[in-house]
Amino acid sequence: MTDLSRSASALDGAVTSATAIPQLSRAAELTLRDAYRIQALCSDLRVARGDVLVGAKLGFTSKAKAAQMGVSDVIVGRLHASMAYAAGGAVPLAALIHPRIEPEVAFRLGTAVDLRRSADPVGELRAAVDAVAPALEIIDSRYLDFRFSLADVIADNTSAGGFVVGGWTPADLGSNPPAIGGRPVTLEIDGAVAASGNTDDILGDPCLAVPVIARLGAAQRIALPAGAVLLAGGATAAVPLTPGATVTVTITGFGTASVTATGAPRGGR
Ligand code: OOG
Ligand code: MG
Repeated sequence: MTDLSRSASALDGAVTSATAIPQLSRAAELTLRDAYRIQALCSDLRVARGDVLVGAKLGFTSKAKAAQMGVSDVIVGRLHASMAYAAGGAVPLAALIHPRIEPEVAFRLGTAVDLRRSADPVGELRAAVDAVAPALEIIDSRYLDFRFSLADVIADNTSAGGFVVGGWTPADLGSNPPAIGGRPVTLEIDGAVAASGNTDDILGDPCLAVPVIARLGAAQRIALPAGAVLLAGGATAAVPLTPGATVTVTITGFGTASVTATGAPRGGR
């Protein structure tokens, strides 16, 4: 087993046992390149268990998120079918360590885009987007204390733990760009506002998430299927997802998405 596959297996074990591990960068220097290799190996381990890649996400696209975690570079991660939860449904916390939740904007691909082979990743991904929706992301760092370096969090698939997508609004980024920019965003927990921001807090314009995913996803050789979900990044800082909480994202003019946390997390430090 190489060092990279050993690290991937440690992170995968943290996922399957819902038990936090020490940051990889504590044990040895970790380059961003090797961190992305570990992320890809972790994805392979999920796929070997029958999971399916269903999308991609960005991390640290808003100042609020970057400041909360002390990290400033935009990073890309992978979404799998096992992470998808139905809007209005439940997220069982037992499989999670110390989950947090954050409001996001989601884009949907009408056609598959294989970023490993595309001659024009930005053009192809923009052309493939057919809808936009409010979304929630559940993040769950596999590291102790929810603390990490940039390389650590890349290796840990950008803390991806789950996602929930509300109703889709048809959109065409070319001829008929969706008016998703400049919209107030709120995150409510049991009816009380826990965080608020604006869709433009994401890269200055949430639609810019699509070309950024195209570039980072091409570098990481990600193949996106038809129907894939792209998450633009949290518009506000994330908040803890606690037992019994019903969490709702509202993007003014675009709708809402809710989810209820059931059971209790394994806990972490
Ligand atoms: C990393 C995930 C960042 C976002 O939307 O910025 C992210 C973390 O905060 O643990 O998903
Ligand atoms: Mg996020």
